Amino acid sequence: MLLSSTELSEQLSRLNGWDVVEGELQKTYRLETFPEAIQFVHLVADLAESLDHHPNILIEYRNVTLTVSTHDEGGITEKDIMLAKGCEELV
Ligand code: HBI
Repeated sequence: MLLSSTELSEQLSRLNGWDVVEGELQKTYRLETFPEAIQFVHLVADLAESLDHHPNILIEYRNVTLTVSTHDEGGITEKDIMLAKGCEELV
């Protein structure tokens, strides 16, 4: 079920650096090196598989941008928040 704008604002306030971009949750992580960026992407991939919830991943040298929404619902749900919170624990 889609989060209401109030719920979304509340959840965003508990996350660090995540924004809503064109209706999707997005954050760019700036890692120290390219290998570290790839290592981080591997961890995100494992987390996504464990949640069966997958972000779009853009790798630009040492910057990794994650963009996620719940395709099945056409917007942002608790599943997206869960993934974002999990990603926060990876760095
Ligand atoms: N990942 N971001 C995202 N959104 C979805 O709706 C989604 C997914 N990964 C798998 C998936 N849906 C479905 O195939 C399973 O939930 C059944």
